[in-house]
Amino acid sequence: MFQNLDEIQVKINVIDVDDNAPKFAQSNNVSTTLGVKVNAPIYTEVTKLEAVDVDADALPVNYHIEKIVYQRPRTGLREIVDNNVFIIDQLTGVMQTNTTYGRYADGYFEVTVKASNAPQMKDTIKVQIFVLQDTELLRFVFNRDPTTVQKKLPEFTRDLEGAFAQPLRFNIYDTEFYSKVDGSLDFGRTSSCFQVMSDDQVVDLKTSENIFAESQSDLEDLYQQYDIVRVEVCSINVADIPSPLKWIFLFQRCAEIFVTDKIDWIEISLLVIGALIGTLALIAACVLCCLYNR
Ligand SMILES: [Ca+2]
Repeated sequence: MFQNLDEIQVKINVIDVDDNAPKFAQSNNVSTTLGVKVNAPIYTEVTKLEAVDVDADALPVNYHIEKIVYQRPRTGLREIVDNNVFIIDQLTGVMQTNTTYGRYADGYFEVTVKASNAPQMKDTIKVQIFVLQDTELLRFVFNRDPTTVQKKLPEFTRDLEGAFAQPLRFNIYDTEFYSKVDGSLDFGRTSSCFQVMSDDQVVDLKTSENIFAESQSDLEDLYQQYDIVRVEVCSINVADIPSPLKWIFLFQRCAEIFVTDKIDWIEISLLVIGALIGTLALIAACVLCCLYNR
């Protein structure tokens, strides 16, 4: 018996050769710009980097900080600092703070991160991280607690970016209980400090304030939807406010505390009675004094 040679079945196994290196989403060594608050608690998330390997049989990508350079343009300082000033989770690519940045104020870090999954299979990215003072940032004041705000943050950021005509990006840094002018916390409100970015560049505070002022009418629906009371400077240094304005500012903030803390009518009545007794006592003292002098 001869086999029919007109037809033959050939089984071909297509092997996807693992020949591509992992690649960062924002790659070609283009730097991505971020910010970190000077007083951010240790292990605050700065960003999450992601590199993708298109090969089917690729091994998981590992992330590693290769080098950190600190620069302070004002003084021309440029120094290579320790690689553990920031930390990166080698499997998830989440970058976190690993110190406080008081001594790095007025400057920025350039962090070189490598993603690799085999020898010679790597990609690098440079991340610029500006060290920011609270006084250089704006904040949203939400009339909600931090947990509620935290949950809505991704959705809010997307809606916020969509509300402006120009392409802006917002780095929102935290969701903390709102601190009142007396330093106490308002547990019903949340403040979230943020930075405005345009074309991957940091927008300065004054320009950011103007952007919000000019878009006030476009933002009203958004403020209402997310219970935003106002947008203000992240940390107001009362000493920096000119004298007459300082008293108006303090009065406003105290009035706010008074209203938000819902002091009840009995307390108000007691305060009024107390003030009345004090005034009457003063008048009586003056009258007695006059009578005595005669
Ligand atoms: Ca590969």
